[in-house]
Amino acid sequence: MREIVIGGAQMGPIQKAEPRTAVVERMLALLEQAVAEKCDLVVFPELALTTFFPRWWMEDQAEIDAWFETEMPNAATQPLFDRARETGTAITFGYAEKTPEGRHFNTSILTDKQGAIIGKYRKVHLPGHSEYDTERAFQHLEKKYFEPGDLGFPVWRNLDAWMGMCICNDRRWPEVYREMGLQGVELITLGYNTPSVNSQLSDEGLEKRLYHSELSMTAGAYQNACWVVGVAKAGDEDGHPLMGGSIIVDPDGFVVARAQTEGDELIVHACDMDACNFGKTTIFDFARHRRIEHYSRITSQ
Ligand code: CDT
Repeated sequence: MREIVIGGAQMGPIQKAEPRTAVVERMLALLEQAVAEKCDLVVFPELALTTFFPRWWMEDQAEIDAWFETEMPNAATQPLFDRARETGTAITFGYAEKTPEGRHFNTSILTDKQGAIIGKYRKVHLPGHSEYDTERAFQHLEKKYFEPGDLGFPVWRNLDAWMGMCICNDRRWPEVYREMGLQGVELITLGYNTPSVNSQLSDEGLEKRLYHSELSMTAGAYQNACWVVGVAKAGDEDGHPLMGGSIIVDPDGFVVARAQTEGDELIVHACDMDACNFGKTTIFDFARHRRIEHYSRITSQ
């Protein structure tokens, strides 16, 4: 048995005016809770350090860049890395990354139990639009503020398991799970900021949006015989509601832990990585059963 106790650290809303230092205090409180519950790994959401700023139209590059981190760890996040190292807890969280070359990505990092960053992922599927859209109830400008990730979908050996990451909208694409599944992934972690309402379909209810989120993650887990941990930033950010629905999904596709609120809330499950073995060696033994001669359209169009 290769057990990893995983904490899904859902975060409640972060207002536009809330400084990173205050957000990191909240993350530290969730980390302490996770340590008390003997977690080995704590998963925080996408863009965990700030409000979901892509909802705001900005033209001034300095104003845009203020939402981005130029190094990680940095002064604001160092206390989180320090406490994670002291407690021997691996962490993963998302942030807006500006590289030394001035490139902008929606990024997640993964640490080992010593607090060293051992993995970085840059979001590939950027939803929304790049121009101001007068038809929408609110903006979703990820295509304006970020470029698509350039690192693919790597997996890393951590805590004696194969781990991979994706971010928010990525969770809706089967290719994402399969790319990592083909590398033997046993645990996929992801964070999300998903508006509670559809900006282009006013009558789409929260129930349907939660269902589609869960459907994507449970299917990805089952079809690749891996654990999936999806963690929301939720609640009302300056009048803009984000949905909760953070879950831990086992390799059979069953939800084994689920957040009840739209606030800061830790969900915990002891995840046995060996539970992936059965699916990976039977129905989803890719080497034996896939028929790639029929899949060429997937990468050619
Ligand atoms: N952050 C993120 O990727 N959110 C999207 C919303 C899509 S609506 C433009 C999601 O798929 O949850």
